[in-house]
Amino acid sequence: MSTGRIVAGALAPHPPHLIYAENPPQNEPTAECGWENLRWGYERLRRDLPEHDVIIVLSPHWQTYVGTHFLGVPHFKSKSVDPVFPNLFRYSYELDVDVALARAIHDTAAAEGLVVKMMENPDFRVDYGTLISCHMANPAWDKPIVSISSNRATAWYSVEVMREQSLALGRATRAAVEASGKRAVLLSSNSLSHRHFTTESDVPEDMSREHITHHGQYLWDMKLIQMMKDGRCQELVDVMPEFIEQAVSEADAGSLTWLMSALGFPDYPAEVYAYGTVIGTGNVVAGWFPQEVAP
Ligand code: 2X7
Ligand code: FE2
Repeated sequence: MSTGRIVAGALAPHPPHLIYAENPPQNEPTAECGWENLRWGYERLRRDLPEHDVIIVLSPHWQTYVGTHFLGVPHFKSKSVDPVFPNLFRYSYELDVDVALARAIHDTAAAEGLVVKMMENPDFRVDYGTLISCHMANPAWDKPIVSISSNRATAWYSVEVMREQSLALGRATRAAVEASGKRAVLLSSNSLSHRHFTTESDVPEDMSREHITHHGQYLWDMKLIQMMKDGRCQELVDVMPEFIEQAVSEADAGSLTWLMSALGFPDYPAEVYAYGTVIGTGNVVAGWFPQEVAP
C-alpha cells in the first residue's frame, strides 16, 4: 500500500448561517442570500482541494467530557437542528464514516497517552459543526468522514492542558493517516473570534446588520490571519492561549491546534480564501497544501 498523507488542511468554520444562505435541498429554512464572501471563499477552497479519500473533522459542537471520541458507525442518517438557530438550520443528513481510519487514529492517540473512545451508538445524532464544515467542504457528501470530538479540556482544566492534548492528537492523526495509505483532508471546524450578538435581526440575512462585535476581536483575527499568510504557525499555536482568552475564540475546542500539529506547524503561507463575520463572530476560510511545498 502507498504511503498515506495529509493532502490539505483547512480552517473551515461552521456558522449555520452559511448553510441557510446556500439553500441546499437538505435544509428546511430558505434564505434569499447572505454571507457571500465566506460562501464564495468555500467555493474556492473546494476547487483547490487535491484528490482525497477521506475528510477528517474536529468539531467544537461534539463535546465529550471524558476524553476524545470518534464516530465508530459506518453510516448515519438523521436530521440535525441547531439548538441556538433552529430558524436557520434543520438539516437532513446521510453520511459514511471511515471507521477503520477512525479506529487507527483512536489507537494511535491511546498510545500517545490520550483518553479516547469509539462512539458506537447507531442512533447518535451527528453534531452540526461536523455537518456544516463537511457540507461546505464537500456538498456532494461523496467521501467518508472521520469525526473527532472536542474533549473540552479548556473548560475542565486549562488552555494549556487542551493545547498539550491537541498537539498529541494532531501527531496521532498524522501518523495514522500515513500508515493508512489514504489521502486525507483535515478540517478545523471553528470560528476565530467568537463573541456573538445576543439578538438577531428580523431578516437574518440582512447584511446591513452584519459586522464584527468588537474592534479588539477584529484586531486579534487580523493578527492570526497575518501569521497564517506568513507561515508563522508555530507562533500561532504559541499565542493561542492568549487569543482564546481575549477573543473568546472557538479555537478553545482544540481544533486549530490539532490541525497545526497534524500539518507539522506550516512555515509556508496558507491560502486565505475569505474572512467574514457571522452574527458578530470572526470567521476565516483558509487552506494549507503540504504537497505544494514538499521537497
Ligand atoms: O456555531 C456557531 C458559530 N461557530 C459561529 C457563528 C454563529 C453561530 O454558530
Ligand atoms: Fe460554533
